[in-house]
Amino acid sequence: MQKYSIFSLARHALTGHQGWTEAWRSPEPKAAYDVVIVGAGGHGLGAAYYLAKEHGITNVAVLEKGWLGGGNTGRNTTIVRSNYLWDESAHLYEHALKLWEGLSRELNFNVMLSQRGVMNLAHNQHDLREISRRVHANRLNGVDSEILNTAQVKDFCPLIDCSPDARYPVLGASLQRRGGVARHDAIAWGFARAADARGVDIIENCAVTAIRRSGDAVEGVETTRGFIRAPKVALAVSAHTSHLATMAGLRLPIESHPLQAIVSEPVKPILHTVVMSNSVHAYVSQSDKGELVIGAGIDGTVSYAQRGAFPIIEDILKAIVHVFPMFSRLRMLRQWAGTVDICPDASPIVGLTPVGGLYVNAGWGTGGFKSTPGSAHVYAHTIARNEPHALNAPFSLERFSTGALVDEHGAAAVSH
Ligand code: FAD
Ligand code: PYC
Repeated sequence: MQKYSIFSLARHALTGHQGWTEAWRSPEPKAAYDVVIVGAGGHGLGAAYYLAKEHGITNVAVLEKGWLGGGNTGRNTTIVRSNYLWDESAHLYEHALKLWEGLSRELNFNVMLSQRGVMNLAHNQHDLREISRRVHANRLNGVDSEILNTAQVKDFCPLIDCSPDARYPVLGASLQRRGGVARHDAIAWGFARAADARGVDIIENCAVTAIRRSGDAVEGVETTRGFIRAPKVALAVSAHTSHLATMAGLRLPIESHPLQAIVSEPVKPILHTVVMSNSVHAYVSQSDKGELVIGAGIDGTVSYAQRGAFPIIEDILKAIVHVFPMFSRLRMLRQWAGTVDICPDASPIVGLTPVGGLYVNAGWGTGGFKSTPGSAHVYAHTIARNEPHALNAPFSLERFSTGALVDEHGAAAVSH
């Protein structure tokens, strides 16, 4: 793996950026692999990395219909936290957060994790009770979490309108100090480079068009670059999962919706934490470039289009100005959307399927960036051993028939 010193960076700058080595290869697909992973977002690339590193399985291809990291991994607002309500989720997201904390070193790639805190505001008695319940549940699970009163909120984030006559008065907040943001592209690039270095083939511009079955088991995938045989096919295609699963004859309880985000013109550093409000329904952080990164809930329509409706943008901006009146003077620079995959209980599905050798990792909805390393880690375990890791066992497909749902609508922070 190539390392760059300050001197080599200066040499490249002075010689017109000639001769950079590629961070990963662009191999031709082989006729067969031990494992084919569909989708080169963070979850798919991470699973390939952990398969190679922790399970010694390196004859792996990651197939991507577009470019690596061009799905939701490259479209999200980068919030990382583990303050989920139920034990099952808290354990999984905390596993992910712990991996995040060592990831730059693990991958020798700066994922720019910035643990600047994630604050969830309370605007009424119901919010306060919810926050109190969540903070105590988090602490029982060893997840750092605390309650702030109005004065402490103002102290921690002076820009918030905490006046008693505000349209949505701030009565308090929860704060997870280990939460924060990370660089979205970096996790895809870091996992890609590290997986490639261990022999994984990452094949871009290669869409899976069909999943071939022999009886109850998968045989491989038809792609735009020919048939690829594999006894194990692992889906990591976020909002396209229902579509891909249908190719194998499976119907999944997932809906795909647009989720939008907006950034403002860049300004000097003014917001050093992440602020979310479920009641007012908006969230914001400031990027390293100075832009305010703003979002809210999904568009209600089911759609694969990576764009959202204008009225939602208006709602998001109205909401954010309630909490930060001074933002009304900022111009918005751009807007975009991704398509998110939502299960009825707002929790993911990670596990085996009734089709032998077919695995699914999906349903992360509006919140799967934060889980990327944890999800990839347990998914690799599931694929390698053909059985779930203890942390993803509760997130099986069977829960929709047993009724053991993990209802995390409240923890999703942006409503579904
Ligand atoms: P993706 O990154 O979407 O990767 C899936 C890949 O599969 C894509 O590259 C796609 O091209 C590929 N693919 C699809 N079909 C095929 C096919 N037939 N053949 C081959 N390849 C295929 N989460 C958080 O935790 N915090 C946040 O702050 C946050 N904010 C968000 C804001 C927005 C606007 C959006 C849209 C999402 C947000 N999320 C957030 C959710 C998060 O982005 C996703 O849950 C996560 O990135 C999903 O990663 P992934 O690797 O599973 O999927
Ligand atoms: O899961 O924290 C989250 C989140 C924030 C914005 C979108 N998802």
